[in-house]
Amino acid sequence: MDTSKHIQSSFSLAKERYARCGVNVDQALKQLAKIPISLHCWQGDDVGGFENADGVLGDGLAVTGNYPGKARTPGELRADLEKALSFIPGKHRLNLHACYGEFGNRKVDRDAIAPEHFRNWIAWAKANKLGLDFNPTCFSHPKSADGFTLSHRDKAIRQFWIEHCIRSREIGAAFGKALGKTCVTNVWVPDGYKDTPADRVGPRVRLAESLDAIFKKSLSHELNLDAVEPKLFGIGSESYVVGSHEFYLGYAVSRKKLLTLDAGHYHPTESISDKISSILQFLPKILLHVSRGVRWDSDHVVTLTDDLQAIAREIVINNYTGRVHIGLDYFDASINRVAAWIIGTRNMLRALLLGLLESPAIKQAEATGDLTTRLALQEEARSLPFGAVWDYYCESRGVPVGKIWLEEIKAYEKNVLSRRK
Ligand code: RNT
Ligand code: ZN
Repeated sequence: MDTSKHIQSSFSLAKERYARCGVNVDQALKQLAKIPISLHCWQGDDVGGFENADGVLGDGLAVTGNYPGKARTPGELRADLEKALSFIPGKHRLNLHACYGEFGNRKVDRDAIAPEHFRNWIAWAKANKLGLDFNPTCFSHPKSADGFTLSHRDKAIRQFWIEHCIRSREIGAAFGKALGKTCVTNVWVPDGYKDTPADRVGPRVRLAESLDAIFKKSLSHELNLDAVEPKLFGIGSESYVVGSHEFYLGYAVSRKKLLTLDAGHYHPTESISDKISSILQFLPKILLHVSRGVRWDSDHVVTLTDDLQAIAREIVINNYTGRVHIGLDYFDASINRVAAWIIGTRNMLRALLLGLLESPAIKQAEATGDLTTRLALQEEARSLPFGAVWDYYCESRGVPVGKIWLEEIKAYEKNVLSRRK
């Protein structure tokens, strides 16, 4: 097992090696420590939430697996999150969905949610020095059962979801105020058709109108920022999604909203990494839902793929850390859910660190037209001693190095998770 001494000496050697490539490792680690990742609460209970209604997941979201131990109460979810966060170096954020409010034994419908239903979350976030982000939950509800919400042909149903989203923004602003950290509230709706629509226009006109009604009241940008999330297709909306990429790109640019780029929401060979610098020419800020699609928008746990590295690199190399809000969005119920959080978040951080450790010689080669050197250095970089730097970072932030976390999560599974029936 690695001792602290080994970690230190491997780190010093790695630091020298990177210095020879023109990289200041200490500087990179300082920058990494400033980048918050917004952990998605919904990995902990398969997007279930804590409403008393009999909501069932649907509307294009599929969580597969039945690994034991999912959080059944807000208290359990918070305990699981604390466990996960203890193995993730740095200070981060939690991304809540509206259906995770605490409503006592009363039925509080989506159009009646208020900041008071999230007071325990706020107190917990404060105690753990976390920022909070938010999402209206426009799915798993009788009024979304036919697959339409904000663009529904029935005005009363649209109005219901408009009210839900208005209240969600206010909850976001309440988070921002209570914590002194801006909340990003992201609107995603499942609206779309399984089969070929006869009218592609009507729903889009209605969606734009509903969104304008939601965003009518201006809120302080210090407290809350609004984001909108497009999608190419979903389960049950294979032929037509009202809120497509082009729809929301136009909406975000014209209404000055954040655009949310979800890594799983495009064609399988299309990466969001290339969209970041394009969109940031015209929008001040974007939100990411970092995810991993396997053949389709399958929301697998984030692994250290080339795709993830490309996303992270774009953010750090271009100094976009203040303009790109990084959130995670995946859900896997076939493995230990706490481990899923840890694996995905640590990979996001590893990818950012890899970007921060990129040799400036690569960009310089391109700037002089030497594309041979660019490719050669890009490939040489793959075998630089990155792991030693990551281990040192974990240790210096008080997080156990290597897979020690896994042993502790196995113990947590045995003593806590497996006792949840
Ligand atoms: C669905 C979107 C959305 C959800 C979460 C639960 O395709 O990606 O972001 O995953 O809101
Ligand atoms: Zn998403």
